[in-house]
Amino acid sequence: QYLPKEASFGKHVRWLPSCDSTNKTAMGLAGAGAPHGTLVTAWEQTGGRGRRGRAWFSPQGGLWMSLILQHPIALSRAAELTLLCSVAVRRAIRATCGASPDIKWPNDLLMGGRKICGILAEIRADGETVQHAVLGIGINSNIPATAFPPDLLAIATSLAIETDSTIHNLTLAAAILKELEPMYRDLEAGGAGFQAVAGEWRAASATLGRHIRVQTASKVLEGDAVDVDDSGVLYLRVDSGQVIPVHSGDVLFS
Ligand code: BT5
Repeated sequence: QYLPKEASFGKHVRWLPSCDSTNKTAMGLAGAGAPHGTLVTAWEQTGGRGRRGRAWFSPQGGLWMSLILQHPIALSRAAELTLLCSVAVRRAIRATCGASPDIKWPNDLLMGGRKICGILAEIRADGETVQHAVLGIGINSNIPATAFPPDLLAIATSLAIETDSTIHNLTLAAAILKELEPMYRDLEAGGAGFQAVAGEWRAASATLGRHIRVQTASKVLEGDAVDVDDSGVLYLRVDSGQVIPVHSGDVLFS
């Protein structure tokens, strides 16, 4: 399949047999001027990272990839990166694996309520502009149930388990990049960004319409998840009837 001449996502690929974290490697390369769209991927990560310093289990068989973004975007739009990425990954999984995961705000894809993908966007900002960013995507593709630690198996699953088939990691990665590139171009140009795919996001959301608890940096909020706005802020109707914005946090279903 040919891409337009100006396409840059995946034009340069850094394949690593093993590394601590593809995000960490990619942030270093981004700072050193690696070309926009460079992809860093590894067979396994020994120190895969999630948000807030959490660990990401990354054995061989999964798809662990980090995309370097060098074209600046406004800092006010950085939160859209994760949401756009979740829509792109969901589309790619549907197209290449025939599975339809749910999206859990802000950065998870789930199947049967269990996590198959996590997204970690890291940015380096200068004032109100994101100078470069790394979009880290971890997909449990070919990970058998026996490979998961038991405590993780309670909350995680893999595409291989759910579809009872082997996943072609390369095809999946290429499909993600193909979906993501036009989305990023639009964001870069100051276009609609998340708003353009918000309907698709809502239809796939495992969060909206549910009574949830959200762990924020300072407290746990509880209420009905009513909507997300165009910049990805989640709105929660708490018991008093007040609707409050949640900018970041972990959703705990209740
Ligand atoms: C995330 O964090 O979900 C972001 C994960 C991003 C991983 C990719 S892999 C490529 C790139 N390089 C990196 O170093 N990272 C990125 P968070 O929402 O904080 O979720 C972390 C939590 O998910 C952990 O505390 C575990 O409970 C759970 N978890 C860990 N490994 C998992 C796995 N393989 N599958 C499902 N859940 C997992």
